[in-house]
Amino acid sequence: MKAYINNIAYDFVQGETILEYVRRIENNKNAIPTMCQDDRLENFGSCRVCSVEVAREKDGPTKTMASCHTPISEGLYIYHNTERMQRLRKNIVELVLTDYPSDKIFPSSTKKATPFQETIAQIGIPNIRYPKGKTHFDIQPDRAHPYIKSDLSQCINCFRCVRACEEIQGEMILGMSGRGFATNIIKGFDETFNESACVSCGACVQTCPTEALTDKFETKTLIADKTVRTTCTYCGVGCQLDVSVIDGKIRGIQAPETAEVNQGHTCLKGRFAFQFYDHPDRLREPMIKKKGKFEVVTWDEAYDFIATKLIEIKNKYGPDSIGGISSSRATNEENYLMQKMIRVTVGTNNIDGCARVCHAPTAFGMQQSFGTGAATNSIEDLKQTDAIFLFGANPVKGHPVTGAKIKQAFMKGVTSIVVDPIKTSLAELADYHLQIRPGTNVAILNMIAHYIIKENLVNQHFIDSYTEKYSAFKIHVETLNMHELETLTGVSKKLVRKAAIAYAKANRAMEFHGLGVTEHFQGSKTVMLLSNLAMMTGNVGRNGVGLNPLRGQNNVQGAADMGVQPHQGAGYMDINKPEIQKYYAKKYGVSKMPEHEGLKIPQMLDAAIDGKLKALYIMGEDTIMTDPNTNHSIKAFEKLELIVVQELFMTATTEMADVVLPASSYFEKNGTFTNGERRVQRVNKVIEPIGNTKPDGQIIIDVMSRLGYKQPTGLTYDAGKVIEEIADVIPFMKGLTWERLGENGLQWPINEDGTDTKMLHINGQFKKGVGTFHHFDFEETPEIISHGKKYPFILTTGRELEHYNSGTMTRRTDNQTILPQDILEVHPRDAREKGIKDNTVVRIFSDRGSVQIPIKYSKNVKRGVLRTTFHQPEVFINIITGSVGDKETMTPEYKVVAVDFEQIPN
Ligand SMILES: Nc1nc2c(c(=O)[nH]1)N[C@H]1C(S)=C(S)[C@@H](COP(=O)(O)OP(=O)(O)OC[C@H]3O[C@@H](n4cnc5c(=O)[nH]c(N)nc54)[C@H](O)[C@@H]3O)O[C@H]1N2
Ligand SMILES: Nc1nc2c(c(=O)[nH]1)N[C@H]1C(S)=C(S)[C@@H](COP(=O)(O)OP(=O)(O)OC[C@H]3O[C@@H](n4cnc5c(=O)[nH]c(N)nc54)[C@H](O)[C@@H]3O)O[C@H]1N2
Ligand code: SF4
Ligand code: FES
Ligand SMILES: [Mo]
Repeated sequence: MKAYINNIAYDFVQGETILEYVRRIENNKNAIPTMCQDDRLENFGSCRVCSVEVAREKDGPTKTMASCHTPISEGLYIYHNTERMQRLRKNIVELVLTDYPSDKIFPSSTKKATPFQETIAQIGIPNIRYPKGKTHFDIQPDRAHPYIKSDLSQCINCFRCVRACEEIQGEMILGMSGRGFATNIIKGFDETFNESACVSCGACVQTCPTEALTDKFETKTLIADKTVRTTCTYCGVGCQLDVSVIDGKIRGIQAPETAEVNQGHTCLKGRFAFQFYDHPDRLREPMIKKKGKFEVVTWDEAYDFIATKLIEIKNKYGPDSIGGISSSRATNEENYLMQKMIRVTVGTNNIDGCARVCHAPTAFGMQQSFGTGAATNSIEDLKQTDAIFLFGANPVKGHPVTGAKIKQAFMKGVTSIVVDPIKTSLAELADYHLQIRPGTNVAILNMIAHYIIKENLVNQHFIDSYTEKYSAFKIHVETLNMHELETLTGVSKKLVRKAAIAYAKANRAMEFHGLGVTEHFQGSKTVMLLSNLAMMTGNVGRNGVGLNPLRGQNNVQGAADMGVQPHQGAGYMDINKPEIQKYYAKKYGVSKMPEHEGLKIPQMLDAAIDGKLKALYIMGEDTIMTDPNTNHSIKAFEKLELIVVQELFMTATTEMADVVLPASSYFEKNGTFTNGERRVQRVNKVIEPIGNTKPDGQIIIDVMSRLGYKQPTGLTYDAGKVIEEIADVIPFMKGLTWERLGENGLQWPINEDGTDTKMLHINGQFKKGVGTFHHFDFEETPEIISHGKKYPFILTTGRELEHYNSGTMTRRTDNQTILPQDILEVHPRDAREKGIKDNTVVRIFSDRGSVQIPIKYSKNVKRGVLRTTFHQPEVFINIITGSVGDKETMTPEYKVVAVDFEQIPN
C-alpha cells in the first residue's frame, strides 16, 4: 500500500489519516501545522489549518483537504507544504487573530509558548487586514474554581475543550453557544466552573491550545527546570504524570499523552491534588512520646528506642507478640522490605496490609476459582468488549480514568449492567440497573445464574473443556426459588432475567467489581460466584472478557505480590509449607523462617486486647480512622506496649503512637507501584525528601540493621537493587529490572527475557489447571440478624471523587474547598417521617457508638438505605461501623451497618 509525499512513494498503514501518515514518514509531529486537532480526540476538521493539496496522479490537478480527518488511500499524491497551502493557513490564522488579543500572539518572556502560539510561529505572523469582529472580550474571566480558570478572550473556537469534556471524560459540561463571532464556550447551563457539575479532571485545560482555559498553577506555560514522569499515588488505575519542578518545588502536573494507562488523562487528584507534599503539617522530624507529649528526637535516638523496645518485647513475649501493618501507598520495594523485616528480623508472619480491609476476598476467591487472585484482563480490552457487567463498584469516583472509559463505552451503546444499591451515575446510564438491598449479592448472582441456565445460554463447550464441579452448581441454582430471592434482593425477577440474558448473549462480556462485593459477610463467596458467571458463559481467556477487580490503592496489588499477607510470602507462596520456608530462608540468607501463619489485622487487634500482641509497627496506614469499630481499635491500641508509625502527617493513628517516623512521599523517592492490571510502573523521584524525612525503604533498612540484619543489597536504600532481589525471589517477576520497566511498565508474569503478560488464563488454560465452580446459598449477615431490629436502617459507606480514604492528603489540597465534608444521603421520605429537614446535621448511631453528620435528601438511595463516606475526621464514621467481616478473609463489612438516626435534640 503506497502513497506519495512530494512525489516520493512511501508505505502507508490502513486506517491512517493523511496527517498521521506524513507525520510518521517525516518523523515530525509538526510536519503539518494543526489547530483543532488532538490525537486523543475524534477528528473534527473544523479549522482547516492542516489543509494539504491532494492529487490522484503525479503533478495532477489538486484538491485541498483537511489532512487531520482525511484517510490516506492507495496512490494518493500529497503536497503538504506548497505556497498555496502556506497562504491558506496564513489566511485562516489571520481570521482567527481578528478575534484574539494582540498581546497574546507571542509568548511572554517568562512563559512557554502555548500550542496556538507555536502554530502561529510555524505558519508565520500574518498581516491582520480585517476589522476586529464582535469578540469574546466582554465575557468576564471565571476564576472562582480552585483549580480551573477561563479567560475566553483567548478562545479560538477550536472546540477541543468541548470535545475533550465529552470524548475523554464523558461529562459534557462544556458546550458552545451562539453563532458566528458571538459563538462562545459555556459551562453547564451558562454557569461558572464552580457552579457547574464539572469534575475538575482538567482534560479541557490540557487540550486547550491557548490560555483561554488554564489551571491555577499555569502548568501549560510553565518553564520548568525539569519535568519528571512518575506514577500517581492515589488509586489503582496507575496514571502516569509529568511533574514540573522549579527551584526544587513542584509547580504543576500534566498527563503524558504517550502513557499507555491514561493517554494524557487524569482525574483531579492526580493532576491537581499535590499541594499536600510541602504542607506545613508534613511531619519533618522523628518524634518519641515522652510523658504523653511528642518530642522531636534524632533518627538515631528513634532507631535505638525502637530496636531496644522490639528486642525487649520479643525476648519477653516471643516474636508473635509483634505485628506489622504495611502500606499500599508505599512502593513495592518498601513493601517487600517491610514484610522481610517482620518475617526475618522479628521472626513472625504477623504481617498484613490494607488489602485486609479492601480486596482480600478478591484475591482469595479468585485463587479458589482460577488460581490467581489478580485481574484477568487489561483495561485496554474495554475497546473490544460487547458488554460490561459492573458489580459493586463506582469507578467514576473510585477509578476515574477507567470510569471515564467505562462511561464512554456505556454511551456508545455496549450492553451495560450495573448491580448496586445506589443509583450511581453509571447505574443511571446503564441498560439494566439492579438496585439490590445492600448485602444480597449472593442472592442476586444465584438468580442471574439460574436464568442463564434456564434460558440455555451457557457455554457448554467451555464448561466441559476447562472447568470442574459445574453440575453441583447447576443443580443448586436450578432448585432455588426465584420468588423468594426477588423479595430478598428487592429486584424484580423480570429485570434480573433480562439482565442475565443480556450478559450471557454478549459475544464478549467484561466483569468489573469493587468493594460492593468484598466488604461483606459473604465477600469471598460473591467473588467465586462472579467467577462462575464468567466461566459458565466462556468469558475467560480472550480479549474483552474476564473478571477484573478494580483494585483500590495505587499499590495494593503490589503489596500483596510482595508478601504483605500473613499466610503467603513474596510471590504468594504458602508459608505453612516447610519447603517454602526453606526457599525463603535460603533467599534471605537466614537459617530459619517463622513456621506458622500470622495474624490478620482484626486478629492483631483482638490479640492486643487479649494481651497477646504487645507491639505494632505500622507503615503508612491510618488504622484508627479507617478500620471499623474505632472504639474497639482504640481499646486494642491502648493495651500495646509499643506503637511505631511511619507517616507523612499526624493522624488519629500517629496520635496513639510511641514513635512517629517522618516518611518521604512518593514525589521524594524511587520505586515501583503495581496497578490493578498487574502493571509494574516506575515511581521516579521528583524532588529531594522534605525536611528530615526518609523514604520508607531507608527507614526499614535502618531498623533491620539495628535488629541485626544487614540488607544484602546495601545499607543505603536503592530501589533498583531491591528490584533485583525481588526478581530473584518471586518467580513471576523473574525478568523484572528497573531498565526494562521503561515508561509504561510491565504486566506480570514477567518472563526471564523481559516479555510481559496482558491477559491471564488464555483459552481456558487456568493457572490452577481447571477452573472450579463453587456454590453457595445467601446467608443474612450477623450484623442484620443481631442488630437489624433495633437499628432498622442500613448504612453503606464508600468514597467520593475528591477525597482519598482517610483524606490525610486530599484534605490538605484545594480538593477540600471543592468538597469540605462527609454527607449522609437519606431518602427524603425517611427523613421527613422523622421530621428532619434537608441540609441539617443529624445524629446517626449503631450498636458501637454515634456520630454527627450533615444530611442531604437523595433519591439515589432507596428507602431504608443510607449512604456516606469516610474521608473526614470531623465525622469519623468508623466509630459506628461494626466488626462483622467476610467469613473467609475477615474483610470488614463496611457496606452493611445497622443504624438509626435522629434529629439532634436542642
Ligand atoms: N476518589 C477516591 N478514589 C478512590 C478511593 C477514595 O477514597 N477516593 N479509594 C481507593 C480504594 S482504597 C478503593 S478499595 C477503591 C474502591 O472503589 P469502589 O470499589 O468503587 O468503592 P466504593 O465506592 O466503596 O464501593 C463501590 C460500590 O459498591 C456499592 N455497594 C455497596 N453495597 C453493595 C452491595 O451490597 N452490593 C453491590 N453489588 N454493591 C454494593 C456502593 O454503592 C458503591 O457504588 O477506590 C480507590 N479509589
Ligand atoms: N467506613 C469505611 N471505611 C473504610 C472503607 C470503606 O469503604 N468504608 N474502605 C477501606 C479500604 S478499601 C481501605 S483500602 C482503607 C484505607 O485506609 P488507609 O490505608 O488507612 O488509608 P489512606 O488514607 O489511603 O492512607 C494511609 C496513610 O498513608 C499515608 N501515606 C501516604 N503515602 C505514604 C508513604 O509513601 N509512606 C508512608 N509511610 N505513609 C504514606 C497517608 O498519609 C495516610 O495517612 O480504608 C478502609 N476503610
Ligand atoms: S484515576 Fe487514579 S491513578 Fe489516575 S489520576 Fe486519578 S487517582 Fe491518580
Ligand atoms: S487541524 Fe485539521 S481541521 Fe483543524
Ligand atoms: Mo481499598
